[in-house]
Amino acid sequence: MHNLLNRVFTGIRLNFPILRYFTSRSFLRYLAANFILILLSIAIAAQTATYRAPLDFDGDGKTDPAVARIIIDLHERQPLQWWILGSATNQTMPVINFGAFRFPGHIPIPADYDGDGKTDIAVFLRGANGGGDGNQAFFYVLRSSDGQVDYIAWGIDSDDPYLTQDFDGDGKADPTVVRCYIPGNPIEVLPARTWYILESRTNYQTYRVEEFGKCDASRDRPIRGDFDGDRKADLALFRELDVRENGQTTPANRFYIKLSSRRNTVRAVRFDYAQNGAVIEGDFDGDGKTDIASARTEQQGESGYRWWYWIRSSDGRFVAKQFGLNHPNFAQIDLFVPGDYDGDGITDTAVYRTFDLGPDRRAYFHIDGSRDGYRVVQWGLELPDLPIAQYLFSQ
Ligand SMILES: [Ca+2]
Ligand SMILES: [Ca+2]
Ligand SMILES: [Ca+2]
Ligand SMILES: [Ca+2]
Repeated sequence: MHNLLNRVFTGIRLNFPILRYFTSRSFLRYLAANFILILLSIAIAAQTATYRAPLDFDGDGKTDPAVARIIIDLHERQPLQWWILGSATNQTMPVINFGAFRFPGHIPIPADYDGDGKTDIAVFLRGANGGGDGNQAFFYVLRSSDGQVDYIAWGIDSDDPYLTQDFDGDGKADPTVVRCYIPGNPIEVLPARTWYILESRTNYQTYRVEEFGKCDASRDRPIRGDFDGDRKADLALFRELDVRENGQTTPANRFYIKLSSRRNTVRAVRFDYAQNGAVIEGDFDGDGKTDIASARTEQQGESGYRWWYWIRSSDGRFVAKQFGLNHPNFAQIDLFVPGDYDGDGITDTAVYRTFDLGPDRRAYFHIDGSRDGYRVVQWGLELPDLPIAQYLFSQ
């Protein structure tokens, strides 16, 4: 809950200027409550394995600009609308209501669960039994292959569902939760982060349990990716503080990756650039292996710029790139929405701009395609839309 609250409060601070557009106190309170859920959605798990474009709803091999729109309605379920710009036709795909933002709400966890090459719209449902930690949670998946909905009971309300990826390598996402709280006791943290992976290769008849990472204030941030390129997701985290354990200290500012191709090997890679930043999932050199990567704001005089950093897995080269801005008065920032928008197998730097939008409040994807170059795509509205491609860790 500690990290969760951090996320929530970070997001409230970042988004607070938006609230100026509304005047009623009750509406502010209402909106603030919803921002908790909005921030949960920042942690949207956007993708399965990195060898395919994430958020590819139409299956053409390119990431599609996509936003989730909250239908503000004080008395109804506040449905979550999925607005997707299909890259294959450059047309709006059918707008689908799937999930709801009403507390405790649904968290978007899109991935390719049925393995047909198209990302499936999906949510993680907390509070099915009226809320409260310790309750059974569910993955609801709208299968792209046949339009049917799967209801998969997995995890509990206080679990973190964002690590859902294809761990067993069958091409289908495996519902995954990472647990730090004892069921029914949302105060006391477990000593280790415990990963519960429900395996699709056995049609969800088997699961894998692994302890990896700490739950306390070590600032271990679990991350997604296939770092060894064997098409199976690896257990991975970024550690921001030193951790003393079993008489040994594991130092901070390192990625720790348990490589699936070498089951007992944990690789540690120092990377200071993820400190106070977002950990980014991407394959920036296109070799099929996730690269160590992060992004954050750097001050340059009066201005703030969004910078991206990564280590190319192919040759170990370090790359730093400026792409994205802060609002001049720091009220808002570009959100990181990396993906493979041009479909060349190389992650493109991209941001979702939520400021200086003009009177119609339309939002824009700014994409620097590794093949197609820079382009701007209008998609979404400033509020209450959120880009689906936002990544797990604090932006
Ligand atoms: Ca699918
Ligand atoms: Ca799988
Ligand atoms: Ca790579
Ligand atoms: Ca690309």
